[in-house]
Amino acid sequence: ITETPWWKTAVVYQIYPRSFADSNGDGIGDLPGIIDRLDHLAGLGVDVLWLSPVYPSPQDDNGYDISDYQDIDPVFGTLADFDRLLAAVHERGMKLVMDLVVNHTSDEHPWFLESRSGRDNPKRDWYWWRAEPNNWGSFFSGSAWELDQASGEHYLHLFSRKQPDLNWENPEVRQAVYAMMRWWLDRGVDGFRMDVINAISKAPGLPDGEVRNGSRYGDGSPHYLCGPRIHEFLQEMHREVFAGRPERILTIGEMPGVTVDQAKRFTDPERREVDMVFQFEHVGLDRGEGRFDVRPLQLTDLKASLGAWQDGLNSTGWNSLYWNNHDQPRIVSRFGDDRSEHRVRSATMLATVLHLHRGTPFIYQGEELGMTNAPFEKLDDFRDIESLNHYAEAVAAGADPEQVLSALRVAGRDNARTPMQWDAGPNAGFTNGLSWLPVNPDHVEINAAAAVADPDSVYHHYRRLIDLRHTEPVVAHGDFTMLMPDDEQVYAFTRRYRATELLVLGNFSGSPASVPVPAGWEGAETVIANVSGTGPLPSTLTLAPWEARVHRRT
Ligand code: ISL
Ligand code: CA
Repeated sequence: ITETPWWKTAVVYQIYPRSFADSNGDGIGDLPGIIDRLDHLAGLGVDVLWLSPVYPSPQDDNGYDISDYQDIDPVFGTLADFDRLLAAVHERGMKLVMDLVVNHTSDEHPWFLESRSGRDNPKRDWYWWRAEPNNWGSFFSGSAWELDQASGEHYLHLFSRKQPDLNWENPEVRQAVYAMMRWWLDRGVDGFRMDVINAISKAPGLPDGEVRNGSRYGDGSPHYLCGPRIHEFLQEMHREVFAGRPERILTIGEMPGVTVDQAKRFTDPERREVDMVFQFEHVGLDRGEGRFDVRPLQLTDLKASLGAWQDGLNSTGWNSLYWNNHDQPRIVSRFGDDRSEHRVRSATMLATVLHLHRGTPFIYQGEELGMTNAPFEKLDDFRDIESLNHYAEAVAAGADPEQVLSALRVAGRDNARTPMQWDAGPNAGFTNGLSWLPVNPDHVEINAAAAVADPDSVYHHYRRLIDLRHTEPVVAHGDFTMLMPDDEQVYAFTRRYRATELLVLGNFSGSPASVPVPAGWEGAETVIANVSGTGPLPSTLTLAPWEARVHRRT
């Protein structure tokens, strides 16, 4: 087990710029707003900032539909603002990673405007055009193909019709993407989070997908996720973009559907593909067919899944660790209990269990405050294209509108996109204008100002967890052994590195939970806990609701 590279002891913080801090009163977060708030992040102790897209975009999918890869959308600021942000981040000893969205562009990108202008246009083959579509459905409902009237052909879009898929079979496309990536690295950025990057290699012939339970469309994902040339493309990207660059450069692949075995190949350093991947197994355990089919979580399923990823990547490859991002509802409302008597305790338990796993933890903006899902009432409270399209399609297919709305409230991505809650004042200090998406009313209690002032807050618990990762080698480099795999209340595991061992215990329930204290652990000191005054490990232990504690022995 090697102690390098640096990102094994790093913590990444994801900023969703649109909802982070608005400096000019237009109700939309921007780059100057981020600069004004960097001390909050430096105070937390995070090492890397990952910025969701700030490039020019029609904002059909909130910036994941890019119309110019080498500029900044005026709503977020200018390239000069970006350079100021980058310098300010580096001054604080932090790194900045951009969001690379190259499975698709916006339909307003000049490349696509040329491609759609005629069948014989030199860029026609930069996208996927077919006379007849296959049966694939889009992630955002409906067909994955859109008819272009002018040319009479259909183009592929796995996401919205304003997000046409680039054709990575075309070497011109690949070289254009690599040149753009080098341009950003030459500007000084410290790497990329690569959006749905395992979709760039499609199966030859684009075969139909299986049609399931009455859907109008087939599931094409076996034919476009981790397709036949995916490793070839990522190794070519590494040669063309990252080889010879300083080792400070970080690459993270977002890979829906990726398995442990595939992730071992993607993150094996010898293969020179990516440093780590975002996988989706654990955030699918409380879902049936798709994001809005909400089921209860079984803790034993969660332990089996995360445990398998710990075992699979223990000696080769590396895990990223997350509960939250801009596509997931808030974890304290999902796997915890966001009612006021349990919110802080369950949020800090979830943080402790995740951050003590082997891998690089990612914190999504507001997670460090224990921010919760927001109270969406009616359909037009929602903004997210995925939610709005799903509602329209489900109701048109006969679903009960109230049932669909309740699924949007629980599972919709807008839950993660309500503005960052800075203080108890108007609009939580996010904007002095009209916010693009209403601030969660609970900002009066849940906000950064209150959290920083309260030593027992979620914020300070995250700060202590990050500090522990920076100072205690076993957290980053220790192996992982799951305990009590069949227990439906308690998440328990050990980490061991050289002479140091940690015992991590988390009560994933609102009821007390008895824990058999493993032999030889009695009296072990407490390293971190979410119940103040937690002492050495007693010989018999009952965890309070949502209690977490980490003990150490050497
Ligand atoms: O939200 C999902 C579908 O229900 C996720 O599967 C998500 O769409 C998928 O992981 C890819 O996400 C990324 O690409 C999308 C964008 O909408 C997401 O915000 C981004 O994280 C298209 O660019
Ligand atoms: Ca603004």
